[in-house]
Amino acid sequence: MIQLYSWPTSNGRKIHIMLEETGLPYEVYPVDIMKGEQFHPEFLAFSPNNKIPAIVDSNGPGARPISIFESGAILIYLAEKTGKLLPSDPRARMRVLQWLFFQVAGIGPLFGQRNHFSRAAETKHPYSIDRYENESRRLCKVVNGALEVNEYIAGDYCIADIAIFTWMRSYVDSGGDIGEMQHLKRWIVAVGQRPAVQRGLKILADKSGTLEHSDVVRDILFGASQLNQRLTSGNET
Ligand SMILES: N[C@@H](CCC(=O)N[C@@H](CS)C(=O)NCC(=O)O)C(=O)O
Repeated sequence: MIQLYSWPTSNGRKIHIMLEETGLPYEVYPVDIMKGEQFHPEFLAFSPNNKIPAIVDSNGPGARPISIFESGAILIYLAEKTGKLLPSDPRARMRVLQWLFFQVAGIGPLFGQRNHFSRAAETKHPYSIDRYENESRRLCKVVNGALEVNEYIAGDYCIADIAIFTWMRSYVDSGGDIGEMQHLKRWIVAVGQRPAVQRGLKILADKSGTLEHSDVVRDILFGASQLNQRLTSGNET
């Protein structure tokens, strides 16, 4: 059984969708990051960066439990465990992994800063807003270009499509303009129509929040709470 520790954000939803795509049995443990539950010592023990998503698989390698944090690592783990959505052929595998890394190192942090400066930040700083709006738009164009060549981001539908999809969906929902990006628009519809994606998006959906935060939530997500947490030595894999 897999224990899923998550919250309905773009990073959390990647794993919600992947668990549905694989058909693995799992239990959901909500971690309310607006209330600071990501700082609980029991959670930090296996997610030392105080972020969702994380999983604990009671039946990991060697039939022993394993805990994993970082959504990209979790996607790879679940794909390898089930033989789904990550090809074993070395070239095809690298095509998927390069787009997965592009998401976790590029789209995630840059779109995240866009959300922060355009929506969450109390004071609006025009340079920062422009910087991350422009960079997010540039990344959308990169994805649109790849989807002009391939039906899915790396050829066949794969874990990189899942990783990019949840962020593109929230980009559009938060007013991001992909008007002339026909290939990206076509792909968002195609991925969004998959039954497993639709089931995954329902997980914890009743807990979805807003990016316009109260002072208390701002302090938890961006303020002193982030620095005063009890640091642990990392998870035991
Ligand atoms: N690189 C991480 C990012 C995870 C992340 O940013 N999670 C956010 C929600 S989307 C979180 O848990 N934030 C709580 C906090 O920073 O205290 C991943 O891909 O898993």
